[in-house]
Amino acid sequence: CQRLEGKTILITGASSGIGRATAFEFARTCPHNLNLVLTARRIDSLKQIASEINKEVGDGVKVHPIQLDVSDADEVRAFVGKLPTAFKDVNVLINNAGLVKGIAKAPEISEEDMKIMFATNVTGLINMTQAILPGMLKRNNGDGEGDIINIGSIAGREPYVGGGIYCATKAAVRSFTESLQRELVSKRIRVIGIDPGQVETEFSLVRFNGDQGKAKAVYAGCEPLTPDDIAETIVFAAGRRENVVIADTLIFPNHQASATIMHRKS
Ligand code: NDP
Ligand code: 8X3
Repeated sequence: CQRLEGKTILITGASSGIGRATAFEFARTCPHNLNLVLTARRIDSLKQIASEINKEVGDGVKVHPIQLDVSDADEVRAFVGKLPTAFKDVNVLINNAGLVKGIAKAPEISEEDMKIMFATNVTGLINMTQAILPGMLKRNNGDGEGDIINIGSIAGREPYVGGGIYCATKAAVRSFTESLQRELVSKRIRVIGIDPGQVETEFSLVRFNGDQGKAKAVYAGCEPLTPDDIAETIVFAAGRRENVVIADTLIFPNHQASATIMHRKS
């Protein structure tokens, strides 16, 4: 916890899945002195998570929930200026918000699905980086001021049938992450890319528009990762000493060897 003590951590997409688990993992790891800014569109869920965190670890962790749509550039620009003093110097930005819509092949992909995936996964992540990075650079005195942790996916490394847009968005995240690493190398700002494989969250439910049966079928015969598995890796990366950059990580459950190679128990 020593290296995280007193830091302000901002998590996008903190209302469920990996983002929610990451908020708890930071709070449990550093319960005495930490600030968490939790953002997503579902503010009620964020408030509930904030109160659960304080109930579990006490008030050494200060939690500030904010309703924020990362795809809305104006909203993103405006919220930074409105952060309360205690939360405004963000030390660790976790660009986690993201989604997938459908499994359509190229000719059938709807314009709306295409727009929402790019606007959230790519433009949203860039909006957040542009909002938070200038503050990190301003405070930077060469001894390591900030971490930017981008959640990509195996889908960004290996495109698959029916994932044309989602895979393209995650390939864009990977490329943007690598550009940032090169741009910021002289600043000692750590840019960390984490690419999960199969994790059971609301991800598949969102993909299939709330169809529980279709979402469950994705994990049939498999033992997917839990959001906590990814959260532990995120907190581990953020907690290394400043000279250590976990630059690029791919995390699979034991039955998975690629985006499409799964060993399923029959
Ligand atoms: P969840 O659906 O459980 O969580 C997604 C989060 O993103 C929610 O908190 C949601 O909150 C938020 N979100 C979606 N759109 C927006 C938006 N426009 N603005 C702000 N927040 C938004 O899925 P996961 O936890 O699995 O997903 C987290 C990340 O992990 C995503 O980037 C995903 O692509 C990636 N990933 C997931 C994998 C998996 O198998 N689950 C594997 C590899 C990567 P709200 O709806 O309240 O806005
Ligand atoms: C989520 C992993 O393979 O379902 O990013 O697209 S996959």
